[in-house]
Amino acid sequence: MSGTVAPKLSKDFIWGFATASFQIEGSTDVDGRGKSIWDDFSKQPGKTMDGRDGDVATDSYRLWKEDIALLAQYGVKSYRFSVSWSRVIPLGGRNDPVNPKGIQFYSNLIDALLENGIVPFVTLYHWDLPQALHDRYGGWLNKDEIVQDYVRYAKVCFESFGDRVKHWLTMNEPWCISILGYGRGVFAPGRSSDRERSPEGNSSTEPWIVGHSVILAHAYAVKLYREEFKASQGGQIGITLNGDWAMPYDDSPQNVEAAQHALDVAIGWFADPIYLGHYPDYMKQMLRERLPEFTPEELAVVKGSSDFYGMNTYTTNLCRAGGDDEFQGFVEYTFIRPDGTQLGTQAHCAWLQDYPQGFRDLLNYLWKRYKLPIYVTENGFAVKDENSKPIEEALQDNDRVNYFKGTTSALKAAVLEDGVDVRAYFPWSFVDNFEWQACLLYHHRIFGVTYVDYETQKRYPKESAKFLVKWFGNNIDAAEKPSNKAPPALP
Ligand code: PNW
Repeated sequence: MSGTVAPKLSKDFIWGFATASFQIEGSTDVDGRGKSIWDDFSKQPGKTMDGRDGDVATDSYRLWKEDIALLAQYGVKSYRFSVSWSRVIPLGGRNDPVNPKGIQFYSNLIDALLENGIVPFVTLYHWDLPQALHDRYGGWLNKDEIVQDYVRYAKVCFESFGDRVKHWLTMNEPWCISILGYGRGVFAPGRSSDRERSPEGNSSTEPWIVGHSVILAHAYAVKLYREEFKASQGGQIGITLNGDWAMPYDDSPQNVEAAQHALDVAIGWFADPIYLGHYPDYMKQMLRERLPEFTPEELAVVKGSSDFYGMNTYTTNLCRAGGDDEFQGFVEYTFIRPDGTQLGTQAHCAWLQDYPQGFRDLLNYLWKRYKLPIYVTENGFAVKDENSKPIEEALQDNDRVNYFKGTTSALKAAVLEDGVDVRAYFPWSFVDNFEWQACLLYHHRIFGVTYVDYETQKRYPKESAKFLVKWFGNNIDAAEKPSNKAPPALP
């Protein structure tokens, strides 16, 4: 309409695509890289369907220049990627040598991003723990050792890249690290009480120990950054948590309460100590002496240890009290409403349906509860049977386009109508990639907005990439080139 200007997101709004080292790099045995727990785990029989591993993935360790050219062609403002700990410090530990070739790879990547006007958004840990640390002392199970080793690794990254990196994420999704790796045993290192799945492990104690270690490693790395690097480097640092919206199945008080319990266990487990300074009461009741405690000194370091809220989210669950799943807080999840209808379009993964209102509700919930600007660091959709389609059809990823139509308009409404301070949005993922153990139904294409031909490694933009590029082009004010100066101040 003439005379009215459609409101837009602020010119400082950051958008781009996300990836993680193990899922895209390949080249797992070159230039001095050490093994990670995912190398070993993915090669054990039956852990990933088809026995896929990360040896080649999308070959991005070799093709990084092409990847950056494509990101530039998409016109992204930022790129979220992760550093592989075992490329930088092959044996992982605080007294182990740093690998100059590992440093050089990420340094070159960062330089090339900046030359293309793309702001690096760097995750330090996206699940690829150096195998040597797991073998040496049990990795995340050994709090005192792992915290010191992680902090030294973070220090090497701040020293090597912090002159150019102004956005740091310490950890990706501690819930997945703890529950999927040490409870259900479906992610590396695959520990569980289920003796058919794992020769060792204890699902009733280990996930909570691991989660505690992850929180402390994060917090001490942030302390180091703030004390020794922030003044001169001027960046921001925080953590990114997974968590889907929890909606009561119906209005009954027990199901309303169940939805809150689901949020307490999936999100509050990490967010409450980090932003509010204590574990959720529900988790304390549920776990009693199995939930480790912070010392007062530790708590002082943990509380307030994230400059922003890093949010990974994919779906919404309808929640009913009951069931025997402690990892979901004794809450049952369903996508089927009481009237028998489905919440949304089913993705290829059993756990994912498309429900954009839930995305908006979750943004509002996190903003009200934690009161910090939100960076959406992952959000995406796995199209049903995409992998078995011929490329021409796979490029027409309509369900993913619809998903992103829903979440982008929910994002805009949350910012412009609800007043939620959202500052970034990173769809998962830039390219099809190695999807871990994968979605309960293994699939190896699954989340990319860019199709990768795994024979030739050639990349083809899907419709969803085109949609997002256009949407952000139209919906950010004065879409000027981003600057990599210190980001706008946080409250
Ligand atoms: C995230 N779940 O993982 C990760 O950060 C990515 O590396 C991954 O590729 C992406 O989401 C898609 O799966 C999740 O079981 C893994 O609910 C599992 C779950 C959620 C997120």
